[in-house]
Amino acid sequence: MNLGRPIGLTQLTTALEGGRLGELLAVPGCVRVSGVAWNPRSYVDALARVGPLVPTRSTHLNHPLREVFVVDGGLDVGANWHADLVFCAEAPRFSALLCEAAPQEGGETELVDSRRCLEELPPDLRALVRRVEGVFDGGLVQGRKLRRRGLVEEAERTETEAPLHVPLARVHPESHRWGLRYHAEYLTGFVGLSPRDAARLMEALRAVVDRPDLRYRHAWRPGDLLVFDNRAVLHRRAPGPIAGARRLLRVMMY
Ligand SMILES: O=C(O)CCC(=O)C(=O)O
Ligand SMILES: [Fe+2]
Repeated sequence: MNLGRPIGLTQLTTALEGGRLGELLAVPGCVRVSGVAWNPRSYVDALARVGPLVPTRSTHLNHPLREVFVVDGGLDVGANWHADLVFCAEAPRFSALLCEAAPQEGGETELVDSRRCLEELPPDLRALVRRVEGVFDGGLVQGRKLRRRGLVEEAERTETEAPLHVPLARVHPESHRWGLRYHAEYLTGFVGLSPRDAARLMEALRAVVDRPDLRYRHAWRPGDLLVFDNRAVLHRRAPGPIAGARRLLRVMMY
């Protein structure tokens, strides 16, 4: 399988410097490099050559560099299949994870190629995915979280900002294959579908992105770097217990 293809650091830096990261990732969707000796500053500087970096939001100021978000596995961040920030009008094109500390057991990162997932859907649903808009509703998701924690009675919306309506799939510019804009939590519905069609589509998407035979599972070692195209692949932290410290530095690029 191409997903998670191992490459050397020189090959990656050559692509970054030549503005060809999209080309490098067009087929595999995600590449991995091992033994990377970058410090956070050199990491950020190398990836900033691709495009503007996404600053972390005020609630997530957990690293002195604003472009770095520390992922440890203790939060519910990344526990469900998703592409990063697809509930924002402009989602990043690329994401990267650099491992500072790896657990002895568990805490792998899993990836799936959403272009492949789409090809695996039955033809009628594939056609539907290509024309329907998804509803990404951050306010509703926050409301559901408060409801689960017993803080509100109803899973009502917590924010006044309108839900985002965006095409659920689009043609990936480098590979010319359709990719999914998907987030298992934040995709809350579809524009204009009957409840029955919406439920069927939601279930089919949930099932296809979770197919074990389509995924790449990365067991971390310090110095491992994953760089992926956020428009082509989905990812999550593998479910299950984690033994030992886990520290990944995430950087995202517009
Ligand atoms: O913890 C992981 O493996 C994934 C984290 C993630 O998806 C994120 O921080 O966006
Ligand atoms: Fe993520």
